[in-house]
Amino acid sequence: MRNALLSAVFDQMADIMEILGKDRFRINSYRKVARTIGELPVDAGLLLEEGKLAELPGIGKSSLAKIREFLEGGRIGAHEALLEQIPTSLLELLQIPGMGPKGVKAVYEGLQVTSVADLQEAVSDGSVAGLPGFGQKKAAALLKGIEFLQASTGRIRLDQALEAAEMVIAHLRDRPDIDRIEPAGSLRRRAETIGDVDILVATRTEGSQGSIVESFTSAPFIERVLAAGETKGSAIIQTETTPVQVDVRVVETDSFGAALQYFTGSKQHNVRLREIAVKGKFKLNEYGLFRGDERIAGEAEEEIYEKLGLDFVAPPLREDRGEVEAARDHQLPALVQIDDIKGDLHMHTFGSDGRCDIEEMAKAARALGYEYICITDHSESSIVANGQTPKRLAKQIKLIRRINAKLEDITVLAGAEVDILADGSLDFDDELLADLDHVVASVHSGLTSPREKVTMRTLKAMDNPYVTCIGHPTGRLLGQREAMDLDMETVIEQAIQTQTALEVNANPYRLDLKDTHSKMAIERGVTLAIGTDAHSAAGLNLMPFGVATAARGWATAANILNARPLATVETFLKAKRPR
Ligand code: DGT
Ligand code: CA
Ligand code: CA
Ligand code: ZN
Repeated sequence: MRNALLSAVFDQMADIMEILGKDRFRINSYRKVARTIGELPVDAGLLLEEGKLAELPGIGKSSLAKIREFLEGGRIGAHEALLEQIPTSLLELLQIPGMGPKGVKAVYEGLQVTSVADLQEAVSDGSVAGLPGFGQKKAAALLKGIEFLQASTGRIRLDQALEAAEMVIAHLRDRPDIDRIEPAGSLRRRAETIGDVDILVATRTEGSQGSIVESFTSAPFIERVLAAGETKGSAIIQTETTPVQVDVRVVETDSFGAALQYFTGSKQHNVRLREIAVKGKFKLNEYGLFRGDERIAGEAEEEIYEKLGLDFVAPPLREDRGEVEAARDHQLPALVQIDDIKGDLHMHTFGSDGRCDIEEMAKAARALGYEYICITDHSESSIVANGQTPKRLAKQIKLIRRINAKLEDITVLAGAEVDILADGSLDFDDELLADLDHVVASVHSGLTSPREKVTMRTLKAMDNPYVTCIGHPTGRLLGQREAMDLDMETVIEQAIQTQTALEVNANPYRLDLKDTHSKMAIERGVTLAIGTDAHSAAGLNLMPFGVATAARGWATAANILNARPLATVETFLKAKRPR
């Protein structure tokens, strides 16, 4: 099923001829072929063999010859000749929303624009607006389109990647010829940002690989097909929030494990594995682990590791950060899992900028099977977040105690997310903090201050005997805001000295502490608290992102405060207090 690719080639020939100002009649006939092929329910190659291709609308003698050329040799000479007549970068302009071949022709001929960067410049200096048929409004729209295109080629957040993967998997799952379907690549490793989403499909059914690729590339959510072949399809899909590139690869079930291992990466981890294979006189590739010509592992990923003499390495660890040595020495950590989590210690309600009340949060947490939660609304200085005055917090504490007495099967602790002020002091005084069970102290302003200043503020907050956790320690927002320039070594040292937990904020914009900082903290013995920072009941569902980030930092359940039962948590929370 090479229909999508073949159709794209005819469309591209039409595009180039239109840019070059060629004969309208031939342009239209190529477009027609592209549409006819694109809409075929069966493989064009099959119809060609049966001699039925020529009966289709718009397929004349010369088109038929080109189709045959493509199906037999994977290329069309006329297409390649056309490509030579324009700069390749010119075709990228067609990907800008609102830019068709006519527009490309105009900026190419009128302004010698040959790339997206050129066009951006020509819009900015006003020359595009001056072209016939353009004007201010169209130029402004083009700039927006360029920004969209650039945003769409950047890295995306984990939640966006997961949404895209789920769309594709849900679309393909019901095909009876699919044995297994799993995300691979950085998404499976739960990296903090994702370049593109890789999905691996296994089939045993002879000849169905291409048709699986085609079901993907013809799915309703596809924006644009980048490539479609016999075993791999690549396309941009539109999710709720962003376009996402998804690569779908179809392999035989016999080699699924090897392919999953290969395409999960990371590249560095795979390089290490290949070295071990070579030393042991094996050959390792995406089809399997071989000794001579014999495949000794392939269908199960676990087998690859086992036959290489390694313990199974969970995907979040596959970054070549010591996991290969640990797997060889049977020293891998038993990673924290979502089922280990017994509560959530960071969330907001109507008390500040949340969108649910305390009971709604408690009931949602109970439905997740939690033993306890802590309400941590903002403090007074966080004006935009509707932070609570001391008076409001005092009232809220009473309310929490009342609700807690009424609720069964879950304990609601009283807490606050208190601002760390510019001088490192806290937004509430100790007397009020003493009435709380748990105090998350966070920096929300002055994040761009120099290293000494932001570090000093954080260290000083930990000196307070009521501060039990530092919230989102670096303050970063992925894709939006840089992390503070914290001296992480010193912050970790202080966390141990003062028995303060550090948060792994589970919000996919934050993931803060990040994986490598979590690993540093765990190695020194810091207790981490994974908090969702939920602003609604649904926000509690972000916990798995935090768990994955902690796992990428080699966390076991023992390292995580909220993986402990309530009594043990309460002991930790009281440990700093004056007796
Ligand atoms: P991304 O997409 O930038 O977030 O990161 P990945 O890790 O998903 O990378 P991607 O999509 O380029 O490739 C998926 C996996 O395929 C990668 O993690 C390892 C494997 N892979 C791709 N290219 C190579 C290669 O040249 N050598 C090796 N050893 N593995 C590769
Ligand atoms: Ca990828
Ligand atoms: Ca990829
Ligand atoms: Zn916060």
